[in-house]
Amino acid sequence: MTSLLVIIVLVLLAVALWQLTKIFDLTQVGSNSDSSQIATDNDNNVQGYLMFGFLAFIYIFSIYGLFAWGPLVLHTPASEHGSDVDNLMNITWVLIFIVQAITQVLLHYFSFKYRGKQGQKALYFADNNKLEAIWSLIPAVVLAGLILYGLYAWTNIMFVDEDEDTVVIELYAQQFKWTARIAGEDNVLGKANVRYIEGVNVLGVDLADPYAQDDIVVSELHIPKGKKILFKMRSQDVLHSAYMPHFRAQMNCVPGMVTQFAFTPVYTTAEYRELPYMVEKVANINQLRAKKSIDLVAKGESGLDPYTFDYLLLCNKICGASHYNMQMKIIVDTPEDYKKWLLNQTNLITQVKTAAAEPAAAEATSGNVDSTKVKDTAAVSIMVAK
Ligand SMILES: [Cu+2]
Repeated sequence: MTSLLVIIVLVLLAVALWQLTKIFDLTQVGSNSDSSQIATDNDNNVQGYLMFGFLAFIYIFSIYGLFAWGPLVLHTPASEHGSDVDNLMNITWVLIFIVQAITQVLLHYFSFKYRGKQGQKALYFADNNKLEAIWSLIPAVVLAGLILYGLYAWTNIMFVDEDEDTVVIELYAQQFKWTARIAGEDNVLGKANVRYIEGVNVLGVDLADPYAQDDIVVSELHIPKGKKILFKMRSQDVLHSAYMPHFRAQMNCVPGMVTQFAFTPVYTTAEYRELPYMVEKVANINQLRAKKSIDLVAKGESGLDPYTFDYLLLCNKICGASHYNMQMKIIVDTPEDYKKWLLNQTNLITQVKTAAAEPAAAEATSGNVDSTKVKDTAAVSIMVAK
């Protein structure tokens, strides 16, 4: 409401100013002011110096931005291929910076130098083949180099050898959460279809598929360090995008198809937390949180907990109202810890069986058996038996 009022006030102010200038113009009628609409030398000079002013503004703002927001970048990549992505990004930035620095100076300087002067006539200049060749060839060669390097990096990152020893994990996207499925001992994911979604089987895994028997469904994902993880992505509803910024990985999750991305984590969560840059970053965040907590406590609310770093899987496609909160924690363990964690997980089949047994047992003890539910439970047991 307040912002609406502010907008109305601003619009009314603008209208008032516009009316005032009209009144001012009317008072000038008859005086010998220049109303010819043709730029005078004075106008051209003002425009010329404004050009310089704008040039200074974009340079000062760029340099300020580099210092103010430069340290906020992601820093050390946590995956093997991450440095390739960073290199490509850095090369692109440096090129853009050089080209922009040169072209903006030339653009603004020449606009100033050749600003209009009374009585001066512009030179008619049709073309210059040599010049055109230079400014077409240089960008063409530079861009071709950049694109080729990008394609080389992309194929390198995306290529997964069929015989390679990977850990296969499914990432399932839906509005607004992630669920992961580990392929288990056979390292093959069981078939899945949205029609099989029922109860705890939120991913619609085909429980009759032999490959599904050892699949493990989790909402907080652990992965081992130093091993290639092959992620297979699916979506239940709309386009989502699995984004793991610290691993420099992103892939769209498209309803009706399976997409994939593979990477090898190089730091465990514990190791990444100890990196000097991360220690400093977390300390800064916690300083801000402590400050904020003082205000909150003063207002009678509870303070903020200290922040600890964790790898995250985020959604990077605006997929609906709670898109901003669509995330899953990823924990990179040492291979030994990963094995221990895996041993403690219950596979999906067992989860389904337990879930099916629980209501039946509860109903049997209460003596109030709902025939439809018994049928459902029986159906699940048959599927499991298959
Ligand atoms: Cu999403």
